[in-house]
Amino acid sequence: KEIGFIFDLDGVIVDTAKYHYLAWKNLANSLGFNFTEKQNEQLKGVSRVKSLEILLKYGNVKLSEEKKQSLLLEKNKEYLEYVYKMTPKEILPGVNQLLTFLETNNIKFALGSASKNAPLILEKVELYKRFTAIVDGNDVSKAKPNPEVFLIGAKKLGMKPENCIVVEDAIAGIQAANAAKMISIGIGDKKVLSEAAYVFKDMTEITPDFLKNLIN
Ligand code: B16
Ligand code: MG
Repeated sequence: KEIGFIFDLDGVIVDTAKYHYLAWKNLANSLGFNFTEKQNEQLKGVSRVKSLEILLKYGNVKLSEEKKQSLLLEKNKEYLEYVYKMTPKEILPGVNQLLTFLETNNIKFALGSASKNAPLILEKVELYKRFTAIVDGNDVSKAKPNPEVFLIGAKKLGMKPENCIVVEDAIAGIQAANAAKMISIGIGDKKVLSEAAYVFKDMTEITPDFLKNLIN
């Protein structure tokens, strides 16, 4: 049967979470409170606007809509400074091997990311052209765990949702994949991603044998 893959970006293809964290932390500090790496876990896979809401709750800070908009711009400006410096060296281990396997076997793949910066990041790490379709934060109105981002991805690949395999590092992303009736592969901690159909510590653990079983 014909199948397609849909990849999340941050935490699966590259580790941009560390740059998001630096930018959010600076923002929190400028507002007079601290923001820990543990708290940052709650922002993974979450949209930019929602991330700010969560952050402000941690700091017990209430701001006007106008101020929030300017903080979002400021945060993204700092984040982009890190993104502009990215190179293909930042592609996570196992990613290139997996993409090459899919290409060799004529299996199409798309990106399904919450990030509005996803196309730029893929360009910076020189992966943009390898994706058949890209769905990012600019294309969706409902954030993960809503399945919208992955359903658009399936459509762009010309695949039925049940023939799509999603690779995700965030709980909300796994829930979105399951809600779309796709096969979910979690990258990270088995206990955290317990809702996923399969979980691997990192992308290097996804073997050709596993893939062959999955696609046949
Ligand atoms: P941006 P993903 C997500 O990417 C990140 O995990 C999340 O931390 C971030 O807030 C979100 O993108 C929006 O990113 O500010 O660049 O639009 O994991 O869905 O690839
Ligand atoms: Mg992610």
